[in-house]
Amino acid sequence: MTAQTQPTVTVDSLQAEITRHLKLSIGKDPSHASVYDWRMSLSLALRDLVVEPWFASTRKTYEGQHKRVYYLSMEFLIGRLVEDVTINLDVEQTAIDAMAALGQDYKVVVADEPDAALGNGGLGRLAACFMDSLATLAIPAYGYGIRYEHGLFEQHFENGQQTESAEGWLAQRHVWEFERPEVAYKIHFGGYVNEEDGKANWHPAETVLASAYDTPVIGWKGQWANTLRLWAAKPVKLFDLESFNRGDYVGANAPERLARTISRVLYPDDTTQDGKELRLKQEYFFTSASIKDLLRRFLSEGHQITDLADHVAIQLNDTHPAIAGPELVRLLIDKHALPEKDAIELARKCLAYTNHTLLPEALESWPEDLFARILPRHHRIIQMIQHRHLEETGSDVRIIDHGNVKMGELAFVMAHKVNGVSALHSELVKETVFADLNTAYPNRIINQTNGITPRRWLYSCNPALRGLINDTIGTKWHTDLEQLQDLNAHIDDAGFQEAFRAAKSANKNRMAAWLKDRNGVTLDTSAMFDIQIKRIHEYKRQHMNILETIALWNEIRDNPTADWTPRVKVFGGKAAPGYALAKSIIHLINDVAATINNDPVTRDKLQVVYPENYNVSMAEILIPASDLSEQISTAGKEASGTGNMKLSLNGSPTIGTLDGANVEIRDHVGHDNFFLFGLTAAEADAQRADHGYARRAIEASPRLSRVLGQIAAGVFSGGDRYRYSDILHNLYENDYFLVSCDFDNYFAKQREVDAVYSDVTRWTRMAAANTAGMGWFSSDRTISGYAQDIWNAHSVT
Ligand code: 26Q
Repeated sequence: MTAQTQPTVTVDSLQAEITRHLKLSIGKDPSHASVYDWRMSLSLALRDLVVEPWFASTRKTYEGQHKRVYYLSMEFLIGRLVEDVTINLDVEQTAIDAMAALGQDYKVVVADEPDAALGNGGLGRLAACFMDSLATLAIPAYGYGIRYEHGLFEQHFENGQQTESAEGWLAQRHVWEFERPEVAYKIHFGGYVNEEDGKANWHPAETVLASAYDTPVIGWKGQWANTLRLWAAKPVKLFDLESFNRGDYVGANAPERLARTISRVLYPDDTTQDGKELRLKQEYFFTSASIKDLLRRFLSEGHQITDLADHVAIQLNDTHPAIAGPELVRLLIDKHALPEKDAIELARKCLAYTNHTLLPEALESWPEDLFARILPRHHRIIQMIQHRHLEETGSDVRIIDHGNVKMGELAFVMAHKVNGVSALHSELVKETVFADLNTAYPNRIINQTNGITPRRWLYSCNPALRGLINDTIGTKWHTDLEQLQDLNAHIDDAGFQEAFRAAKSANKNRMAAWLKDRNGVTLDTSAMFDIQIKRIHEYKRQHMNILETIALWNEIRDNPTADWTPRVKVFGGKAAPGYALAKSIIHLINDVAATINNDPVTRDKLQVVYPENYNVSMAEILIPASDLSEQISTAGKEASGTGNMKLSLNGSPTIGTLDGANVEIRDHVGHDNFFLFGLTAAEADAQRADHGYARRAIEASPRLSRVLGQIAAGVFSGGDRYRYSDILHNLYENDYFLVSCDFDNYFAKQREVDAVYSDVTRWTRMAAANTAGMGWFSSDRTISGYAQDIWNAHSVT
């Protein structure tokens, strides 16, 4: 990494800059400034500090002709940026003091920023963590995505049921981005292809403009900065004056409406792909713009097109940008006159693909007729790619199969490396979805276990624990998280333990105060905070958690004077708007919460809370406050998980299955410091083959039968016996995700958790061992792996 000459930032200088921006950029007198005005001024002052390191990084990359990494992702789930920037610039205390000197509370000002929620969940947040690590490691990189006008919907609960409203982060000025009206590409759709003199000509029917917006991404200590370039769709022709002059006022606006729809809204589904035309247009829109942009940059440096792979690595975040393969091949053939074979080989050397799911319903495919209608030239190129793939490998795996264009197969064939996101998942990728392609292309599939940025997910969100770690082992862990291992020498030390508990306690109090302020709910902060936060899915089994909660409630009521370990069960997460069963699960959790929280017998022992609208900023409050992390997906279904890493790193042991990265987390923190239960992936598959397993398992479990009986009797639905018949029917008749089979084990393991938690010393030791063992899960480690094994890219030092 290179040391930049940064002007020292003092409280006085920062204060002066904030005041200057308030006056000259915002146009406000301090006596009339709102929190919003102060936030804008603070952000602009901070943004100024990012610009020099950003220019310097770009210059160095150019001068050293370094290879650049291009991370193509439909989603970047960023969250807030003010604190991120102050922390990376190492001016947190300076900013706090400067705001205080201006009579403002830094925390309040920072909390005014809306989350940039341009993602659904894990995949989008991973992209954001990767951008942080790429900048910290000083690897020249661009993130490419879509500048959605509306990010992920806002979730509300009405009578316990999820409703959605549009999110509007761009309603306020987004100060972190720089608009680049001069960087724009025409993106074409539809029309037809004809051939003249052996050359294909695409005559598109529709064209929109992709217009760039750049956000600098600053790394640790401001040593390096990369760019996140998001594309907004705009009409090529601003206004149809002819129509207007004819008196057709609606028609006059048509070009604008059409174009803007493309970058209007993030699709809120994170598994079921519904094959909607607009989604395909979004994918091609941002992918094509990104490929054209990186080619322009590459050629502007005077290179030969045939040297592309020496200078460019393109990573596809799932199949959403898989059209990058055919698009690059198209440009190489149609615009750069490369022979087909050379074009495919060159594109393949540049491209790599990350798989994030094995769920069949999530694998993207497009009806061939729809695909050919929207992208006729690409349709032909894919046929050509498929032809060569079949010829060269003798494989019978088709990209276009039974009238569908399969994006996983396309991404695989066009990539020189394909990776899964945890050790278990990568093995399953080899054995299941891509078994035949793995035979055709041996060694193409590799593993890169996910990671999380320790800057946001420990340093920034958990100042109490940060302070304790700094005091105990110094500060090297900030950029080398494996240093946390040194904590192991202290975990039996009484003083350290007490301080560790004090930090956790401070975080629980912070969360309780936040919830009180938000919902008026009072939490018992001496109780165990048991937290499950993630998208709502059957495979993640939030319903198993709430069923276990009901069973516990029953047993406390049966025996109220026993020595119960008080718990607060916390849920957070959104359901895809069209996912009926997930919405039913939310309704059930809220109904159960209403019943249990009003029961005077159990009230001081068991509480259920489900704050609305879980997002990155909420995670930053909940995760440091967690005592127990719920990672209870059906084995074989969660590709990796990253929330599991955040919670464990923040001193919250896991109760979980052998799924995704749980397996590796357990190995790193020590098997004694992880509450394991449930079927393995292989056992789960065997179980499913045993017809009628669900009903049998329910009948064999009096505890589970009782709970399901209560739900069926309307105990949690005001006597309505049909409210949850969808969930009940699913559990009895199908239960693909094996809730019935894992339930008793899960319940028993929870009682073991109770016992350990009541032994304060033992629990603290376990929690601290989790923090100490999690260093390997830094996204810096993950990115170093990609750089070495896939990109052949390097830190600029
Ligand atoms: C596809 C087609 C049409 C519409 C939407 C989609 C779509 C959108 C988002 C499909 C999938 C996603 C998101 C998937 C995702 O977040 N997967 C998670 O990725 C994490 C990072 O690797 C893993 O840790 C999680 O295990 C995995 O579930």
